[in-house]
Amino acid sequence: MHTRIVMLVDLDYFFAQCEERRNPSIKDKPVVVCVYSGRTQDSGAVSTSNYIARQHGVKSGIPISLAKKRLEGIDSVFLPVDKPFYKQISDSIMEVLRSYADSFEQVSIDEAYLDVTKKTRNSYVETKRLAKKIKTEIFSQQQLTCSVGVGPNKLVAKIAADYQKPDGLTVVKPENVIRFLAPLPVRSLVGVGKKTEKKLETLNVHTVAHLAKFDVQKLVDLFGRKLGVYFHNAALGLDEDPVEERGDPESIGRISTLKQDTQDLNVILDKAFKLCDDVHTRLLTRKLFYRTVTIRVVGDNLEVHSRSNTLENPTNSLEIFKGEVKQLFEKFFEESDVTARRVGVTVSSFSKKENQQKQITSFFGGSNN
Ligand code: TTP
Ligand code: MG
Repeated sequence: MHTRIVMLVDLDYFFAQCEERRNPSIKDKPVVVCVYSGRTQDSGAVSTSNYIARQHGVKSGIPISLAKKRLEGIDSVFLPVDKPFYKQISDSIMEVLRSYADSFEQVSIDEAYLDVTKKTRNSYVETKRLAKKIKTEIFSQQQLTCSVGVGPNKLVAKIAADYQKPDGLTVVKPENVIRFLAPLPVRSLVGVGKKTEKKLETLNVHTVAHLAKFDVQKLVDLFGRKLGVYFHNAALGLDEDPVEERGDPESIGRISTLKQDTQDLNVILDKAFKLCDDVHTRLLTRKLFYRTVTIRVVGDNLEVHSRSNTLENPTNSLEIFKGEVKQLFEKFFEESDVTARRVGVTVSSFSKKENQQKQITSFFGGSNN
């Protein structure tokens, strides 16, 4: 496999950080985001917590009652999860991340892999610069910090992202992979859970370095062919899993910052049409047809505006896409006085096939359902 540069972006204490952003006055206290089961007042589990709460042993998965006990006498904030709010923030961040990747794979609401090999011309120096740019952009747009890991594959990128948190950036070049992984506990490897860890402990395998030296045949005997070989390769920092989109997206979009803030429609359309080309390519590779076209304008005060139009029939035409985008922007700037800082285009309401219905009925001049 050709050499790659992969980045993992993981938002820090995500749900709790969103709550801090919504209400900055809670920032200096322990913040605990909870899934209340509703049985009794305190039944349920902790979804996540900020780093101050974590210092008191309050973390994802523990019962709310235990969290309260650990924070007894400390001025702290308990809040219910508000998924739609976090999802909205996540969506706009993911859109930004996607725009920087050759290929993109979102793995959870707050985590995504970016293959940036081509975008950075296979340069780690460029990648580090890009990672810093991404961190700055997420912070200025959403006031959130994240931790980024960079490496030659997903496995290393993930461990690198976990290495320094919160607000971390860890770059592991190929020549440093073995040295970087060596002292880490086997648990750091994706796929090594509590059970595997216990089993390996009995064999005196505690660190990744121990695992790398351990006879691969013995690992196969213990864990089966697939897992045994996986553990062996993982310990050597080898992983060929490609970065690729999961499932069918609900929308495909791109947003980009203008060279300078403007109200000039020509400048805006020029930028928007370039974004259309990009979105269209992604649409074709995924063999999707859209019905809805959305434009977005981020004003110079960072307020976000959007306008949509839904077509009667699905299409994958670039021409129709650009036509709709042009109309939407024209109308938007006729009606509003916003000075644009960033503009974006998105298509959604997907189907797998172009709807032939319309052409057939209009051809015969009648209706046939
Ligand atoms: P994580 O990225 O695992 O955790 P985090 O973002 O809160 O903290 P970190 O700084 O270590 O990255 O999970 C992302 C979100 O998923 C988290 O904010 C809340 C939710 N979540 C749960 O609801 N339950 C869980 O057990 C975990 C682990 C996460
Ligand atoms: Mg996270």
